[in-house]
Amino acid sequence: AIQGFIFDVDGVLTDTAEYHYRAWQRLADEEGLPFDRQANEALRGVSRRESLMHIIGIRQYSEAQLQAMMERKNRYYVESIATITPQNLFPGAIELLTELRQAGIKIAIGSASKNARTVIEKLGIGNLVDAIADGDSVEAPKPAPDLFLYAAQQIGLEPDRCVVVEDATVGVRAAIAAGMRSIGIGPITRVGAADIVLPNLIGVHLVDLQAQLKL
Ligand code: B16
Ligand code: MG
Repeated sequence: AIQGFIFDVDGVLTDTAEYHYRAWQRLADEEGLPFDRQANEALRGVSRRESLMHIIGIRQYSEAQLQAMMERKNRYYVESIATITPQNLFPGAIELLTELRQAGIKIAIGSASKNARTVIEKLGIGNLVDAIADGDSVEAPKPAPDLFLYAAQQIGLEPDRCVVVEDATVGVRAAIAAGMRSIGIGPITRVGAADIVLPNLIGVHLVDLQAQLKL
């Protein structure tokens, strides 16, 4: 049976993927770097540094300049998450988390973001979560399996007993690399490699997932 769930944060539990996008767009505009919503697709779930490298393309910057730009983007992002409240949870999220908890399933967070803990607290779901693996937990970013393996370890479970919920292509790849089942939230073009693909978390129930995953 499924013993644990590992939830990505940005784009799965709340719409911070949009805030990340806007912060990068602002930085890119200020730097005169070409960037738009379409280009942002490649950044979904990708770490802060890798995202920046993607945006600057072939332009050359010193390490100090890169650091300064990452800090600036993060400042814009942190400003935008200041107003997050439990109202910002995606529809269906609280229902699913509550159901899983009542069923005795362990719940971990597996987010690439160094701001994940703040977001979880602002969303008011800290009490529903057993462990948080975030951007400070491991070195290798998604699609490496490290973050999800770390999360499973934190809740004391074997990878094959865990289900990852992800909205990013790199996240689904990380789940597969970790030997975990996965639920992709979003379009097939993005998360089609997941075991189950759903548009959102509305009306999602553990029994149905168990049946579909044969776990
Ligand atoms: P930060 P997730 C990821 O979070 C975001 O999807 C991605 O856009 C962001 O660049 C990354 O976290 C790092 O975030 O700059 O706050 O450390 O989707 O894995 O929850
Ligand atoms: Mg995400």
